[in-house]
Amino acid sequence: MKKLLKPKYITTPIYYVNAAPHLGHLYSSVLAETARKWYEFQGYPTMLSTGTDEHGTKVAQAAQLAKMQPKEYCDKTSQQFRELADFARVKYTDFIRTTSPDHIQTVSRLWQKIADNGYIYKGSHKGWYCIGDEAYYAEHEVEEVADPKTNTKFVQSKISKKPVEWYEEDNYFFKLSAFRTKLIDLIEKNELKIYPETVQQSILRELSLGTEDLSVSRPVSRVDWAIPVPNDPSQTMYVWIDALANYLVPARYPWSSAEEMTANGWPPDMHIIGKDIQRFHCIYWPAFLLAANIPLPKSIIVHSHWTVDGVKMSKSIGNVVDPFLLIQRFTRPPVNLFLLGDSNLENDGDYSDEKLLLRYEIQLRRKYGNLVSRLQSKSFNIPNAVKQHFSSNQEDILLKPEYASVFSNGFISEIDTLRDRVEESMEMLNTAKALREIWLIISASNKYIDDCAPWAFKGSEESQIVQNEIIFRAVEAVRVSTLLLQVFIPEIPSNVLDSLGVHPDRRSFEYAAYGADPTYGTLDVRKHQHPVPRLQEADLL
Ligand code: ME8
Repeated sequence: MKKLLKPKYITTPIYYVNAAPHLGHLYSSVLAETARKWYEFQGYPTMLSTGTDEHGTKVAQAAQLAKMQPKEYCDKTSQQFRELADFARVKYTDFIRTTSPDHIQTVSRLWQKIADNGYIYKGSHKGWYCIGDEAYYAEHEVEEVADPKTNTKFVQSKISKKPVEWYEEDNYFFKLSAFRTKLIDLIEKNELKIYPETVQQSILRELSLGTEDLSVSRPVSRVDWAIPVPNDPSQTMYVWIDALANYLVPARYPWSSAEEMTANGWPPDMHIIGKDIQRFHCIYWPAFLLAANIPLPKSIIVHSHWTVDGVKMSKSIGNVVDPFLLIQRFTRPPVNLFLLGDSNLENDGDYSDEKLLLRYEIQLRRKYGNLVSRLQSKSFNIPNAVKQHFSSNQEDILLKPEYASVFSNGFISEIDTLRDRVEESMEMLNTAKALREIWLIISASNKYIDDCAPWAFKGSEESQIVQNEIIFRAVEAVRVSTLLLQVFIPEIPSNVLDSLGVHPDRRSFEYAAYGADPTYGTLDVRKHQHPVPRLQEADLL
């Protein structure tokens, strides 16, 4: 379709290995896979990177607690994240581990380039540091509180509520302040796109307040589970410069030419991240890249978090949703449908078993599934309807004034423009809106059948022609929406497309328009099976 395309490059965050995967990790990864599938559907080659973030005090402490060497501990937990990606069918092309030699070499090169360009200097640093967040906080971002059990006072981050400690030490600094106005300019001009707009605005606000230079190293005496600073064994790199540089690894940085860079996928088309790490991705990361003369990512998609039955997920409450058990219990399609349909980037989504089941039962099984079975019922003949439509010798019958309401063009144009509406939503990875557009066509198709009552056209040859054309239009709504649904829940649409006889080469974006594929239509042997399997768990409803 297109020649020598730059692969579309999508990334998930790399996950900390200090705890097992949870629902939030699954969500970031499912969003990324959905973005990847969308680009693939549009005919692009794709790259998807994910992986694990393995350095820093937090991980070293977790290893100590587990009575393991840090590397041994990381090997074990990293594997769980890889298994989750495989289990959730996230088709990553690269799984980056920050302890791998490739990654370490890339980070060191990035550091060296930034230093060579004059943006790293040595200084002394005082401030509040939070190990839990691996972040420094300014005085106005911390507060003194008392532990309710022991009544001892301590200082915590106002944002994450995790304890902070006071440090005074020699560090290397990154001249973040040199990039403040440039960043504001790039974000305002939408050259660096940040979605949703609320996050873009909050980043602009943060930048307008000013930026202090960033401490990017630690004394090795304090943090030794980290990558050494090039040419200075007394310091190790701050975990965030280490972590962010992972995105360069799949693209094989450094490059000897712009062509080589593009062929390897750089710059990323979408970084997908959660709201708690927006500062690192929307401010620090683009500044590091600018300092190293590396083109910026095209867009950063920031998602909100999941609560569970209205409560924040936390180990101490014991309400952390295990993504493996979730998929085992409900299977992939209901889980994906729920995560992609019940979330919105701006506000936290709320998980509950009941909501997940209802989404699947009502939207997919009842509305979509029933429409498909209805059309495949014995009384309608899809192959004939398709054949007749493309033979186009019934025009004068279909144009008769008495059929004007049945064959008005409104429904056709709704089907025809569906992919454009979905595309618009997918530009910002608003999957819930994209899915809502699809459900609207499904409802419109159900209504079209109810209104036109094709079963009433029987007997004469003319009636049969009219019935066939009604069926064709309703089936086109199903074909087009099913093509698009593949991006969100691959398995069920693929079965429906098989049952409609849609050729495997004709399941992409270019065919997702009204009348774009004259070759489908089969007599399906499974036509009396419901296309959307019932979940045993639905008994709980
Ligand atoms: O932050 N709902 O790793 P991480 C949705 N290593 N998403 C959630 C969530 C929730 N309840 N809780 C967390 C890190 N997340 C760094 C990233 S990238 C260069 C380095 C999301 O394992 C969170 O917002 O703590 C983040 O995007 C992701 O899970 C990984 O979190």
